[in-house]
Amino acid sequence: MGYGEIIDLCVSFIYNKFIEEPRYNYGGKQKGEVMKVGILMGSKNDYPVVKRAEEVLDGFGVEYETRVISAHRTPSVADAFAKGAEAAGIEVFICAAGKAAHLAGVIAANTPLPVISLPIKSSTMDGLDSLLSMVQMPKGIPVACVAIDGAENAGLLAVQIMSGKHPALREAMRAYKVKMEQDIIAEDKAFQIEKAK
Ligand code: C2R
Repeated sequence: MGYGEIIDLCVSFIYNKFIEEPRYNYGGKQKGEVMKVGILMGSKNDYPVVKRAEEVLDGFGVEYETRVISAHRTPSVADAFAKGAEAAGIEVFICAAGKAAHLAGVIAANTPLPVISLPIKSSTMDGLDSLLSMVQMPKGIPVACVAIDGAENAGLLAVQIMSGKHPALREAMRAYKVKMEQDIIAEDKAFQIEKAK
């Protein structure tokens, strides 16, 4: 390893260790552009996980409206929210729920917009119950599904879906992927040095 690479590694180590960097900051929003995700969660208790999807959207300059709405407990609100989503400027839904998670399916049944489901680990079954109830949708009503508690991927997938319409968002996603690759390469270099000690 050359002198230059060692300096690079030291700089990136100091930067990552001592300078607070937002986890995501990729821009993506053009002036005056409205890009909005509807985030629904079956219970406020799901929020610690859901918040991580919000952080991703913040990093891409995407707006969101986060609501506690349940297909089980507030069925008429869920129905009205899904039906009014297009008029409210929502382009994609993220629906988070634990246990027997019907929220995403019910929202998808009531809107032509794409729905991403986010299974939450909130039961004695470790989220497997929610995962299966989201993934095993009957034909005709698809919902995309990320991993159990995979909130970051729910946010990223929402950005990717919206990037079909917003070219600036597509470029921001490209920048995100380049940065991720660079970060892992730097991590590997640091790991190799550590291991060689
Ligand atoms: P509480 O903690 O409020 O009792 O909720 C929620 O998402 C939560 O993870 C327990 C779990 O029930 C879930 N829930 C659903 C739905 N509504 C609430 N799965 C739904 O409509 O699918």
